[in-house]
Amino acid sequence: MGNDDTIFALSSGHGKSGVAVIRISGNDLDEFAKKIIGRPPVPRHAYFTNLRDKDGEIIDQCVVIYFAAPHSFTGTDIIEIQSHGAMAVVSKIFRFLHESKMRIAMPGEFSKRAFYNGKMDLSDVDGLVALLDAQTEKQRIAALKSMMGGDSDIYAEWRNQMLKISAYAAAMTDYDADDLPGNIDTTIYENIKQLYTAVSAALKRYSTSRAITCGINVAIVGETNVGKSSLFNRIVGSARAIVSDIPGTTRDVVSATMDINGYLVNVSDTAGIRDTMDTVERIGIERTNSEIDNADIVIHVITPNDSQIQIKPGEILVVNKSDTITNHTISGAIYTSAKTGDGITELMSILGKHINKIAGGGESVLMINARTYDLVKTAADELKNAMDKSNGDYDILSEHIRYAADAIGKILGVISTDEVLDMTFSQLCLGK
Ligand SMILES: Nc1nc2c(ncn2[C@@H]2O[C@H](COP(=O)(O)OP(=O)(O)O)[C@@H](O)[C@H]2O)c(=O)[nH]1
Ligand SMILES: [Mg+2]
Repeated sequence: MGNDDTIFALSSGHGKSGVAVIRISGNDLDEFAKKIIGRPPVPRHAYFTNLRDKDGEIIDQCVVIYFAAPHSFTGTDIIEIQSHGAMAVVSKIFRFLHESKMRIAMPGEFSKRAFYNGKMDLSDVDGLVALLDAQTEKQRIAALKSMMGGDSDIYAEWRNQMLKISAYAAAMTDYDADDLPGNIDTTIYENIKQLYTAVSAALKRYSTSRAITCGINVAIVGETNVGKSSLFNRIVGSARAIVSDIPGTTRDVVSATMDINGYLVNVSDTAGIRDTMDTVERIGIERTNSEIDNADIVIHVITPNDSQIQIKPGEILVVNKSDTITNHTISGAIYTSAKTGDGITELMSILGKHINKIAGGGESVLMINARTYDLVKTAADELKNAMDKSNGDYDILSEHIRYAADAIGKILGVISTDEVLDMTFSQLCLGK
């Protein structure tokens, strides 16, 4: 796929819409822009024009904007056509562009051009991927920060320091100690230690960044028939789970995604835990156990009749069916009635507090994703190796620091393999 090809894509969403945005990227598009606008275009000016096909027939009334390289999203020339959103209009424009020797873009190809032209680094692209996926306010804030270079700045600063240390260390081996500043060796180790602290702190907050990007997992657990499914329905606010008084009705895990305090939350109703001979139900119970392992927050439901309370630390204890009793005797528990709705507001408020605790202040955290986690971890490990394994040998120290710098370089795409690039860009949709 030639980098010099002129490519186009529908950048707005598919389906019927008021306006469709079609983007064209290529070199020397000013001639083509002039042809469709009908006069030499001033870059970044909007022109209302009758877009005509090659036979001169009007396709649609459009707004056309010409962006001259390098001042565009991709760094190439770009023409943006805003047409009416009907599929027939978009198809006709596509046919016209095809006939004008242009080809349809691959997913992520626009961003790939932006990357190759130095408009974005890979960390910015990660931010863009996350922004296009953002469903909640917190996801939007974190992704936008990352896309706008907030994370890149941190990575670039780390990498600069690593390269500086590596250069110092190389100087230690090349020059006589007498020719170097007196405290250079302590300075080197001090700097590595500070960097290691910063990198490993970011790594420790991975769970926070994961909670924002992937969502916070909440599992509703407890014995059968205590009202878990009924509570789930109350929490989710819609009848998603099967409610029945036959024990063991919920045999699989039912999940719903919600927005609580701007965070993405995955709530799961689970099969009740009890000894059972039923194979299907047993599978449900196994799934429940793995759901509990994955849960960030566990809501443990019992009823007022339960004399034995076995909850684990950190679980939210809920005594459901509060409508059947008059006294609230268990301290620290939230009394609810899925039947009357009593106590649900309190439960939601406690749940909100737990969620804030897990993901709170997460906007300021470095957004580490599956791709970057291993690389940040490698950097931290190599910094530690430099401190622990070099024993004053500056060649070895310098090598470990260089490995750390390479790992961070891969996050930014300064050092990149085709594999990394393909993985990053393929996540993007057409037109980005
Ligand atoms: N009185 C009363 N009955 C409830 C309440 N919540 C659930 N139930 C009933 O308890 C039975 C079991 O409910 P279900 O949600 O299927 O429980 P699960 O097995 O834990 O999922 C059903 O008959 C529900 O109508 C409640 O708060 N009060
Ligand atoms: Mg159930």
